[in-house]
Amino acid sequence: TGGGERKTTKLKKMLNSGELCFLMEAHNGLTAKIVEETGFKGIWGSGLSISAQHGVRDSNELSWTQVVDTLEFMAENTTIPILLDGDTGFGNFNNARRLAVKLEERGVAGVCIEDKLFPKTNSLLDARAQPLADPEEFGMKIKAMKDSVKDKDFCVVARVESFIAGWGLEETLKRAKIYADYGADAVLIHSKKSDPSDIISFMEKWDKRCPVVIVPTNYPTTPTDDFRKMGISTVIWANMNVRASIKAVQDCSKQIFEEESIVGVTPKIATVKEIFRLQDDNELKEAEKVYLPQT
Ligand code: SPV
Ligand code: MG
Repeated sequence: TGGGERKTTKLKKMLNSGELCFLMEAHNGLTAKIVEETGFKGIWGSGLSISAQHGVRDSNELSWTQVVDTLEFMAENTTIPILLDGDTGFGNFNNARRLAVKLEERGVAGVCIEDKLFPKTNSLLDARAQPLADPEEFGMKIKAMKDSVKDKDFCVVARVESFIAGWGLEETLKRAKIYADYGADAVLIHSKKSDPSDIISFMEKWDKRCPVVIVPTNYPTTPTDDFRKMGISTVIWANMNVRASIKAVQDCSKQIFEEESIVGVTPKIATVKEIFRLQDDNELKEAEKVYLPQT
């Protein structure tokens, strides 16, 4: 994809490329930048991770403007597209379309909304009731979001939670079709089984009216090539970086606490220079030469 191409267009093309693509989780400006530097072509703005990095639950405890503010830092630090996990859209069609418009203004390429009820709970929480939205109303919510954004490549991904909520293939297919017909750019079929049987059964029956996105957190041993062969569009690696951060911070804090010294951890962590590099401090140094009086 060309450098001048809009992020929305990049995401739209990624979803429709016919090749398996990947979205890597990030949860703030710094992690978003690192994900891009690694080589990923897109970012998943994970609701779970963004909540967790603020120390709150994935139950819509952050206000939607707090989420949008976080996304602004992520977008300004990157040139690759971000798909935000927009949960249920923070209310009905009206709240959801306002979210879409504000995300578009801040340079976010798309948003995924799930067919649950506000306030949602995380799909991977054990034995938690996951009440679903009325599918027609949810489809109309997607249409409202697509109708409201200026850039028609701004992607709205419809996340189908019927497998998560204990419904079967028939309900999932029915919902996915409705959402695609209301204009969803892709459907995300979520499953918390430890094997990919939900996804396999869906892909066997899906008439490919729009691309399919998956989140294999609970079935990580399925070879990625299997997803490719099934015709999956995009795999989301959903929460790996927040988990990496948690472990790294726990280990670092513990070692310094126990050793009452920073000598032991220093070789294992990023240098201060690396922080400055990621913050693009060089740019400021150059700008100061131009915009500050030189004495
Ligand atoms: C997230 O990353 O916030 C997701 C994926 O929604 S999951 O946590 O698997 O539901
Ligand atoms: Mg989420």
